[in-house]
Amino acid sequence: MSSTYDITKRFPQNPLLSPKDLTPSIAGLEIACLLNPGVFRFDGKTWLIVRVAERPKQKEGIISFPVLSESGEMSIKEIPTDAPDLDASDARVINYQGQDYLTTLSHLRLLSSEDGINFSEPAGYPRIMGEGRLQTFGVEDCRVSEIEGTYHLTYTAVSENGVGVGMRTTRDWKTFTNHGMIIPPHNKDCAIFEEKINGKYYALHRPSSVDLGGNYIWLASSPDGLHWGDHRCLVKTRPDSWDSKRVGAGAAPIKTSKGWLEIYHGANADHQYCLGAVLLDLDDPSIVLARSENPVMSPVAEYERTGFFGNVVFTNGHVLHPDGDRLTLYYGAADEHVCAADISISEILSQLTASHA
Ligand code: MAN
Repeated sequence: MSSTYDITKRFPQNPLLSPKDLTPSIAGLEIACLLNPGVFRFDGKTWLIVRVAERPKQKEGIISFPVLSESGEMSIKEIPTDAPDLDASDARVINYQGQDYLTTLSHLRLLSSEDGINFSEPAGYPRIMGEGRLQTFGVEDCRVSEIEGTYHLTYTAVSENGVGVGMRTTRDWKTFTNHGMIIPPHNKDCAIFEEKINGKYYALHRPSSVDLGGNYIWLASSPDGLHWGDHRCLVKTRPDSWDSKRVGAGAAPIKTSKGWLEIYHGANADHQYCLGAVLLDLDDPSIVLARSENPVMSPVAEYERTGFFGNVVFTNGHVLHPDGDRLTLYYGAADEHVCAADISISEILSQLTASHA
């Protein structure tokens, strides 16, 4: 059963960015998907740190994709589509001879805009590529949290060793400190709160378990933003719901008078990805106060229903406007384009139902 619940106002300019709008990182590759941007304000502008997913132009009968070596050299892996030990039923990930590979290699790229609609790549800012043996299949879906002038980039770090959370920090977007992997596999969707609570850093994250447990949103705290502990399981999937199979945090939670408001993604068994909301206690974010019964956004527009991986809206970045109510969500549509939509914080809050947990 697919959801059509939606209280957003999509930008008429959508999609704001498509693969054709940027140039590939090297000759011989093409951009297959431009998606899931982290969002931040810097230098008076709105910035996206967008996931650029690349692969060679596909030839008949062969699946080909780039991988990095530990020292950062790229090579192309080619697998015949009729190989007996190949499972290519998912456009995003394949299994070949018992090993998982991604069909694209992602890096992160910076784009800026004066109006939040027209984005372009400014000169002089680096691209963030996978580095080292834990990022040989790339870096993805970056959240940006600004804490006391330092931007914390938390992103998915992928390699044959698994999917974990990598972090780099910067103050100027030109020089970065690489903190390596801060949460080990299998984990992704990590968003750090933008202020400390009672002297501690807090983060949402999403471990996955194949057997016991599931794809649930967890909370962790840290004395320094690097070392995470006191893990709590916070938001679970709900049977027979739009978020029955997986849930994961979006960007850093928004501080409201009612609590920390988190926009999260949920997927059902048919891989339809919608957005919902959850409200956490201001003083103790391990307390879930309320949650949306229905999605606040569903993939209903044509550019969300069809594409590289259809029926997906996925957000990991937003801008809160000065009125404190209008929130512009930047989001990946069908894993292929970057789009934007406005949503009202008070309207979201009015749709939440109190938690009985
Ligand atoms: C899932 C999807 C892909 C992503 C991999 C690794 O399969 O979200 O888009 O590349 O996980 O993170």
